[in-house]
Amino acid sequence: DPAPALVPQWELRARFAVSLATLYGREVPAYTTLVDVSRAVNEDFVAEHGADAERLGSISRVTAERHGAIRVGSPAEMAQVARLFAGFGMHPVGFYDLRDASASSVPVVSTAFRPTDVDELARNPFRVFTSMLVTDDRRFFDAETQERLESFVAARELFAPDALALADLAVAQGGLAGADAERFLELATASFALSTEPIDRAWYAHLEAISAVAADIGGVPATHINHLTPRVLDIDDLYARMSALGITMIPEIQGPPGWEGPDVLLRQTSFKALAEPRAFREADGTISSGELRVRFGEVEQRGIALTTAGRDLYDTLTAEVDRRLAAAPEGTTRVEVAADVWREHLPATETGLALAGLGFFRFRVADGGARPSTGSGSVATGSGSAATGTGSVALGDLLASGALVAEPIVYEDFLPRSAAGIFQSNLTDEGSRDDEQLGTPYDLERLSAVVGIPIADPNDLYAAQQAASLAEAEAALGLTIR
Ligand code: OOG
Ligand code: NI
Repeated sequence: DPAPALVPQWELRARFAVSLATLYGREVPAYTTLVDVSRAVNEDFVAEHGADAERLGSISRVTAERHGAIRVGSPAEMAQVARLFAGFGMHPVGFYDLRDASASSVPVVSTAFRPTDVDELARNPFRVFTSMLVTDDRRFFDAETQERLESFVAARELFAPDALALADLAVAQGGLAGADAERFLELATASFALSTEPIDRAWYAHLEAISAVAADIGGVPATHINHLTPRVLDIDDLYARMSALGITMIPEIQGPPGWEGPDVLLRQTSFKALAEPRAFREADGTISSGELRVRFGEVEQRGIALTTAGRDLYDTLTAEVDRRLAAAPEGTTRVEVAADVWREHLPATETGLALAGLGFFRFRVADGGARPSTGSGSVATGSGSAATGTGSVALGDLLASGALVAEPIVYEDFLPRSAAGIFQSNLTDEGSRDDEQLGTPYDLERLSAVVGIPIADPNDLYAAQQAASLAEAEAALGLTIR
């Protein structure tokens, strides 16, 4: 008998995203409003801009696209998350240190689990920003709190052993048979539901005084989705529509400003965390009901991935915006200042970004494109479309003549400053931090050791895509592109 057909990992991932969205929509009804408004924004954008609207992602991908955020309490839990998400074809990419990126107390380091393959991203790009509490960071936790935190976290079980075993099986087989797939999805989704188990009031309050994020992680018996984020093609429009519905958004859109030039990296905004009923265990052992505000709604618009040079420029411009904003007259917004700075320093077109080496692009030989002429000598004219030429041609000439077409590579990752801004804007209390103490050092390598597999550097992934497209174009044209 033939083996039963397996549900491939990409389909598990797509179904996981839908299943989490259903759960979260039930738990946080405002999320459903956000998704509805996002869909309307995207439909109107496509109606207005035609084919151009889908330059940074097909409407079907963008409509289905989500990222989630979760928070865990220890290296052991982080390693389990990695195992679980591997089952869905989601791998760790990028290192983010939120401890220094925020003025408030956010004692976590993070990575994002996502598909890394171009085809896998196209099938379903679901990603989860995952933060780990750094319990031994003395700037936040004294020895006693650290010890109590670590034993509290060690005593809980976030993921059913069966969920982890099924994840391993999905990796080994490249998918799961029908019944296994159902069970895997059910268990994995349930891991991220808001727990109804009572929260120890005094312990939660102790942590909350240090950091609301620490309390949300180490003060409760389970993990949960912190937010799920739909993607829109026009975040300014989304912001205006949500505000018109009376939903209070955070004061600004994080990341690059909206302007007439190419969209780069990532723009994000959110609505404030909403009060949710939770059960508490009081000091005398009685159970009371209370509420917590930790879960919120976020939305994002994705732009072109920047090269290292582009990213350095972005950081310089961001600092320049800060400087000018500090000196600007009262009432000037960050976005206004940023748009000016952008116009002064960033190329106004995609081709400009590509030629300046600031953005990542996939280069494709134009369909039926004209044979290019080389700057150095002549192109040997062979027969047929696979004609082999000699010499080298400048990328700019190939783009100008239309022989090559540049397609933007979309930024699939996150921005530490925006992430810190999102964390921070949803904290009601600054928390406390003792900067006289030494922090625990963390970087991509050290977090990789925790996760148990190497965390990919996002830049390497984009650079490899661009390089592969150039190599393919060179082979097709029989030229060296310089
Ligand atoms: C994660 C915040 C970061 C983003 O989109 O930048 C994030 C969190 O609040 O747990 O999700
Ligand atoms: Ni987020």
